[in-house]
Amino acid sequence: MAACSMNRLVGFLFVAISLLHCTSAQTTHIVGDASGWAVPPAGPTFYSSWASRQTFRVNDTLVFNFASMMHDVATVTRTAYDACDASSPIGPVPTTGPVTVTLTTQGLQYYFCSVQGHCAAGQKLSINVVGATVSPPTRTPTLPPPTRTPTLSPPPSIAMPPSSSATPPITSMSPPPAAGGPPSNSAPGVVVRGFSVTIFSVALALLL
Ligand SMILES: *[C@@H]1O[C@H](CO)[C@@H](O)[C@H](O)[C@H]1NC(C)=O
Ligand SMILES: [Cu+2]
Repeated sequence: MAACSMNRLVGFLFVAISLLHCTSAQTTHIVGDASGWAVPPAGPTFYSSWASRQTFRVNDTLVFNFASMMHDVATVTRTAYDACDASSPIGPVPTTGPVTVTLTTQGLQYYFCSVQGHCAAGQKLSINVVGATVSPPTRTPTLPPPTRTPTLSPPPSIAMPPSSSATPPITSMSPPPAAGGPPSNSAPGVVVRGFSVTIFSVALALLL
């Protein structure tokens, strides 16, 4: 009995963790990729070209990489964006890079650098934020169109991350075999992973 409960618990955890993993599929968009946030040497179409290769979804984040005080990130209206008018930004204009912006609402969003001349030289970004990640297609043939509220959405919140936000990903690597010794043909990571999968499979099988 106790063992059965334990297996059910493990199975439940497995399913729960899977669901958790699926719902946390936000994307981090590094604005301008390696070029970062700057007056684009490639010309004024650089950021629109970059944006056209991305899909921005609600809860995704933008990361503007720039040297502090050299640039800033102003969130602006369409009108201000078109005119590079920095007189009335929406919300704060952070000047300490990197700046992380969480996309909280759907629709068009406009940003530029308010340092004199930078927007006019192309340091401006407009994006279209679409809904959350679409779940796998369901087989129901008649789905009603999604209802949308036509209200004006508030600007996205701007969060300044701590300076230690750029921690490198932890990579698991097995150490190389000792020099001169026989090559080891055991891969601990693979073995452990296979073992875990087996455990989960057994747990699932017992659960179902
Ligand atoms: C965005 O994240 C918030 C908080 O985690 C969550 O409540 C909301 O459902 C998410 N929205 C979408 C569209 O994923
Ligand atoms: Cu600038």
